[in-house]
Amino acid sequence: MAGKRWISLLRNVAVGAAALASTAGLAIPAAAGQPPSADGTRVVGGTRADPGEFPWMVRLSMGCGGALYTEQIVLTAAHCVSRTGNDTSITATLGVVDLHSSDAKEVRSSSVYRSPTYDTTGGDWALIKLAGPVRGIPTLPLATSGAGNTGTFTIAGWGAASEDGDQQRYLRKADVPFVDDKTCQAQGAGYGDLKPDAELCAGNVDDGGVDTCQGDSGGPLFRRDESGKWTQLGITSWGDGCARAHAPGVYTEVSTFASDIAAAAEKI
Ligand code: 4AZ
Repeated sequence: MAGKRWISLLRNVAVGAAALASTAGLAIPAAAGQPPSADGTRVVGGTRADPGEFPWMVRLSMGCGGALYTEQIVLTAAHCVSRTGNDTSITATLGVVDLHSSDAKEVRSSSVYRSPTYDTTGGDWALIKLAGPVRGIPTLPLATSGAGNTGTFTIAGWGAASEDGDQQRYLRKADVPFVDDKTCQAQGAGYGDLKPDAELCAGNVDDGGVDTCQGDSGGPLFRRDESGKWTQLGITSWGDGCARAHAPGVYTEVSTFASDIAAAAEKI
């Protein structure tokens, strides 16, 4: 518990700094370069995504990630938003890996739906309805069964490339292995509070080195299914720091909430 609260604090600092930087019109520092450094501290331990590689990736102005779920709805984390209701304060940036690109589509939010179970039984997901539909950008479908909750996943985001590091200008990506609930729960810090049906873990338990980090929250954990279609299996939620050994990333278990998300999308 204490561990998890500490992480939330870190996140809020990062989100606050990102929001401040964007309102002040300050540049978000660019990634220093390719390839990732040898010490593996660079999305932590990842590389830059290619333009168009993950077209449904969304950057949100409060300093979170998201994925385009329908042409007018972004799926993100409940902890990235404050409440359900009308909300025109969020700007979504879509269609680019470079947040400074003149090709970026910037669309305002019109309303938010925050998972009603997040504060009790878990379910760190939320929907952001955009002011209008975005045309020509593919959406990312959700896993509706738990069959894919195993193997290797891809993570992506504009969050810090090292713990407490700067938010990134260019989208970064990495692959992380699934960690089973029992192993994840045994990692100390806040991991004993893991909600096995609502959350799934991923990362290198023994060595760390590859992970999501502050500012990646709300973004997707995904892979191609058997037919080659990209599918979302998780939403970046929390962890004890970033890329530490014995501290895997924790993701909302999308298959558990896929029908709730679909129902909410109908009425938002
Ligand atoms: C965050 O604060 C955050 N290492 C996201 C992911 C992880 C930790 C923190 C997992 O957005």
